[in-house]
Amino acid sequence: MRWDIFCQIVDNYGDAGVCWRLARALSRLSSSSVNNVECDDSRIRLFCDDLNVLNVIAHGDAVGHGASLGIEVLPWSAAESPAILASVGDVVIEAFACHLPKPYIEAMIQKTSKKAPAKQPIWINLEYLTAEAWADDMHLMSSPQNNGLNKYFYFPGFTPKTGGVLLGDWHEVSSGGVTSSGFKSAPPSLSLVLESCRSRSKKVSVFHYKQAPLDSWLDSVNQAALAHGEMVDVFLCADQNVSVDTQRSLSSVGSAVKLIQLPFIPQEDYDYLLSVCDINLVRGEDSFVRAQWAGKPFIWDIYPQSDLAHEVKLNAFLERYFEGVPAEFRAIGMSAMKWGPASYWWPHLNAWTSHSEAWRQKLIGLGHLEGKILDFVKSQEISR
Ligand code: TRH
Repeated sequence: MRWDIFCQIVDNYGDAGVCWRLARALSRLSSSSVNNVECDDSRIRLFCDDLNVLNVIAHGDAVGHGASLGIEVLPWSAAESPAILASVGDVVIEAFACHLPKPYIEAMIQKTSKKAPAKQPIWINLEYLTAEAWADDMHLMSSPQNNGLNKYFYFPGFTPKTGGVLLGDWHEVSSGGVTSSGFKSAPPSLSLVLESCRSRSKKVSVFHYKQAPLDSWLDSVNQAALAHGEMVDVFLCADQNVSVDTQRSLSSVGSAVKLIQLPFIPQEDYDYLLSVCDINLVRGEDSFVRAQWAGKPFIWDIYPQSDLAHEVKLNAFLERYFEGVPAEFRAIGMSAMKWGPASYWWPHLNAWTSHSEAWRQKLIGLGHLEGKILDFVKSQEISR
C-alpha cells in the first residue's frame, strides 16, 4: 500500500504540522506488529511545496528525519517526475483541498484505465477540523470528478460520524518515553528551562495569534496568582511577544508571573511541553488538538477568518466541549476559554483540569483519525 500525502503551505506552521503528524502516525500504524509479526508493507511519501517550513517542525531535517521514520519526504516538484508518475499512490491524500499537480492527476487516471477500475487510487481530501454539526453529513461524502476519478471528503471531528482527530505518538511523548527524537524524559530543548522553573509554580505555554488579548490576560493571571499565593511560569513559544509594558511590569519584584522565552522547538518537544503545562494557549488546528490530548485547560486562539466564520466554529466547539456539564461550571469554563479575567476562573482551575481530562477520555472513546482513515481505506479496498 503506497500512501502519497500532499501538503501546500498556506501560512504559518499548521499545514505542515498536520501533514507531518499524519505521515508519522500512518507510518507508525503501518509498522506496528500484528499478532507479534512486524508488518511493514506501507510506503508513505509526503510532498510539500515548502520544505523549509517542514524542516522547522522536523528537527531541522525533514528528509533525513522522515527517512528514519519510514517517510519519504519530497519537494512538490518531485510529484511530476517520471519515477513518481509511474508509481502514483494507492491512497492519495490532499491536505486542506490543496491542488494536486495536473500530471499527477493524469497519472492517477492512467493507473485506473490501464489496469482494472479496482486500481483507482483512493483519493481523499483531508478537510479542516470542525465541531460543527454539518461535518457529520459531509464526512466521507464522495465527489465524482469529470475525469472519472472519485474523491472523498474526510472531515476530522468530535463525533462518531466524523473522522476523529490525530493521536500520533501522544502516549510516549506525554510520558517522556522514548520517541523518535530519542528522549526519555524532558527533551534536550526543554530540560534546562523546565529545571529553571520555580518549585510548585503553575506552568503556562503561550502560542497564539497577534490579536489575542495576551497582555491583559497575563496581567489578570498575575493578579489572581498573587491573590492565591501562587507563582506562574509562562513559556512564550516560538518567540511570541508581549508588550514592553507587560514585560516591565511582570519582571518587577513581587510579580507572580515569570516570562520565559522559547525558540521554535521540534514538534514532539512542543507536544511534551503541552503535557507538562497546567494551561496551554494554543491556536490553529494542530496545537489545538494537542492541547486536548494533553488533558489540561487550554484557550483556543482560533485562526481568524475575514467573514467571522471562526466565531461560529469556536462556539460550536465550546458547545460540544461543555455539553452536559453543570450550568455554573459551564459559565466559568466558557468565560475562561474566551479570555475572561483569571479572578473568575482561577479558583476553579482544578475542576477545569478534571474536565479537560474527561474530554480527553471522550476523544479516546471516539477513536483516532489515523485508525479511522485506515479503516476507511480498507473498506474501500474490500468493496471493489
Ligand atoms: O501555525 P498555525 O497558526 O497554523 C495554521 C496555518 O496557519 C494554517 O494555514 C491554518 O489553516 C491553520 O493554522 C488553522 O497553528 P497550528 O495549526 O497549531 O500549527 C502549529 C504547528 O507548529 C503544530 O504542528 C505544532 C508546531 N510547533 C512546533 O513544532 N514547535 C513549536 O515550538 C511550536 C510553538 C509549534
